Amino acid sequence: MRFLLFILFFLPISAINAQNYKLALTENWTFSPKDENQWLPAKVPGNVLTDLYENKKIPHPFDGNNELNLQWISEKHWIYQTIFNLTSEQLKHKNTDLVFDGLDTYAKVYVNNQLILETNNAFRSWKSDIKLLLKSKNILRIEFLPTEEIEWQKKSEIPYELPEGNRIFTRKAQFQYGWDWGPKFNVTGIWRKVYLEFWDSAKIEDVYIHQLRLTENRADLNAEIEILNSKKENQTVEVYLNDKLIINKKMNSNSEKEILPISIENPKLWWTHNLGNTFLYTFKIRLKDEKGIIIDEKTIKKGLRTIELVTKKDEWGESFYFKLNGIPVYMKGANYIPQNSFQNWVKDSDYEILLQDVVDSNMNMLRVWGGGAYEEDILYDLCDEKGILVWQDFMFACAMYPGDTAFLENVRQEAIENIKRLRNHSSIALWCGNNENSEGWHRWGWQDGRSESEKAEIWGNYQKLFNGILPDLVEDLTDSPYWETSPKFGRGDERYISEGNAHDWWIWHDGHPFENLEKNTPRFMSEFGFQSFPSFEAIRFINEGKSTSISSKEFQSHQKHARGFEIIQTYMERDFPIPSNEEDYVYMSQVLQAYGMGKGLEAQRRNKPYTMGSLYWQLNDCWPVVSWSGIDFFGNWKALQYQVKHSFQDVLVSFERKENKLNVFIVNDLMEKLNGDLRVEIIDFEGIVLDEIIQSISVHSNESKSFFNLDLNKFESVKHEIVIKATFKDSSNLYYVVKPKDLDLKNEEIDVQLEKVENGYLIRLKSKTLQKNVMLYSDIPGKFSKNFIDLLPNETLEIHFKTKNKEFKVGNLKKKSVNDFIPRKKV
Ligand code: BMA
Repeated sequence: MRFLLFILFFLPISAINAQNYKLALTENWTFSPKDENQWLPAKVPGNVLTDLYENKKIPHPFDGNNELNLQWISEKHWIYQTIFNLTSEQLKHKNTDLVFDGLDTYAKVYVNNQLILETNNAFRSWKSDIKLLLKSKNILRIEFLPTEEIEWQKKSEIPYELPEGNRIFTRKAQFQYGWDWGPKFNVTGIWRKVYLEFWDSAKIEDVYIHQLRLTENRADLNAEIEILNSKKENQTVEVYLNDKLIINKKMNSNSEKEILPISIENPKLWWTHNLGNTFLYTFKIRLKDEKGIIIDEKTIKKGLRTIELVTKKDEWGESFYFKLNGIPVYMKGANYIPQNSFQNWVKDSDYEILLQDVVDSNMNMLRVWGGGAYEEDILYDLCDEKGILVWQDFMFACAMYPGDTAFLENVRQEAIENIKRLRNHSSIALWCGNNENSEGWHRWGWQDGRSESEKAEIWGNYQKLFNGILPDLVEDLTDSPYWETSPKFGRGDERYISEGNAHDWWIWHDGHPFENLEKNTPRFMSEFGFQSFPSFEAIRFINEGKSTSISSKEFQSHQKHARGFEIIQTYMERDFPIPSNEEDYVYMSQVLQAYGMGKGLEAQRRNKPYTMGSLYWQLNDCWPVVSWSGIDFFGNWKALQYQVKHSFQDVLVSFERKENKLNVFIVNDLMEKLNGDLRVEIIDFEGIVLDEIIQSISVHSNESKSFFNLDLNKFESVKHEIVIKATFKDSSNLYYVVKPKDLDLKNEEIDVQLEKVENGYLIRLKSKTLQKNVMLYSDIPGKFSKNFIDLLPNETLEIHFKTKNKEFKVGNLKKKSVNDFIPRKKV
């Protein structure tokens, strides 16, 4: 015991902690409009609007139509200030950097009244060595300028107008200027961390675990380590692989970059969660001085995988698919937008919950869309851990951007920084230049009325950035592929269907019927979507807790698409009954969204390998709103999300209707061959089985094929009252011969039984007749394992309701089904 104490006591502290360290500057912040001396406490990271709200100076920005009355906030100059003290020990360090991980956007930074930084890009971090300015008591002051003033100035410097508005001049999240699913809250503030970094002799600036070659037997990697040296002396770099020391190398004094080769025998590969393990290797890089004292340390977790975007001419046109570890993988996923208009209101647990929802919905890819932000590290960490690939857009969306040298240089730095920050993540599958800029230029009338030279200049600037600067950087700095723009061709171009990736907005924006999704399956669908109303919880929130009315002025201001309500109504009339009650209408809008989107998702998957990806628009919301999302702002799954989970199963049974023939497909995304019985049953709404076919089949790995076809003519006389069920292995699917509004559904009770189980309740549902799209809901908070489900006659359906509530009763459970709205009389 004595001996142990002795060791602990004399163990040099630096053997545990590195010499270099960070001091977060999160305390004592106050803010005020410039020259108004109205100082209030502020939170950092944060922004002006949420600080005003938290000081009770403004109402909640998402309530009612408060958005309108809060626009003044962005028009003012704001000052943020803090006082921080340093110890004499801290003042002794040779270097002290002040680092901002993000300032939104135009800011002047003063330390002890000296201007040290002027910033102009929210996507960059900013650093300044302030050693010589520091005292024991220090004032850090930041002045934020309104973006508008600067944007007008920049606009006056070019002789023509660029689409779409002045946001293009400012490098900040573009959705903050308002989007067709988002409010306009163009906020300013210290939106990411701010800290001091103390260091003396040297500092690890960056570590890149560069994968050179990967085979089943061996991985060859380089640890590329950038080191800043302030003192020329002999130092050692150590590399640990999963806590085992594998490299110990004396550095050349003054060297700025060390490249250390690493090889791993029989490496464990990283896969998406649906195809294998998501194993991550831990690389720890340590820098030691000549006495063996640790100066600095960085840890990188990295999965070993190869990723390739295959764009090759083929018999149909040009392919667009991803190969993961040499295997073509169908990408199932969605477009991700920022989780909140105010990033500081997003908690780590929100990322955890949302990304678990992604896994639970059987998705293997997310597209971080270009109108938001290069996301926080935690998003990519979780994607690495959970086995989700990321399609990463650069932050440019739906516009043409300037091309002056200062702008391009600013963007170049932004790209370098973000690529370097994210390149160790195995989840990054693709860097994409922009969202719909090229499509807009070619199809949205942006060229109208411009002279040839103006057009050449604007398109030339586009080329410089998206076919010059960005691909060159991706090539130099990463091992991931680059793609210029999403979509490659707009829907007005005939190559839409045969080449590259596509966005299908014929559905929704152009009003085409959902069935067209079954005809237009492109090589890779990066966006398609349909709006629905959010949960009652979200609607009540918008109406300030008062009601679930969707006709209130407040609620209507949370629909940002000019024709949104009208489009929902038009599509609903085509396929579903129209409820007169507002809550019922909300329900039906979600059923409608799931119905249409399900058609698209499944048609695309059936069409594999021609089509190799389905990313729907959009996964989530940034505030409570009527939108295309599958998961609303409060995390509630809409009917769409349950549909997605179903349509994205690795083994999917799916129906294709060709005239009066029904083909039954099996889509197998797994890497193994499957043998089993395909069972097809034709059942009427009272549960009588009119016909049953069982066929033994064998499905190859990674294939989609029709294994059976059914002549629907045989069922012509009963087509309003039958459902066709096909089952293979654990997967089954249902097909209705006519549209939902033409079904002969009956009004019958649904019997409900409750059983208390771990984490909540088991709900058993049963009915004498087929019940279409049964939605369960409750005022008691909780989550249903399944919802919006078709309940087959006389079958018991079990649903788990996860809740902390211990008093849950049958009376707390509410339900709706399509049956409530169409008691059709038989003719
Ligand atoms: C896509 C997106 C967004 C938009 C959505 C719905 O084109 O890229 O710009 O919100 O359509 O209109």
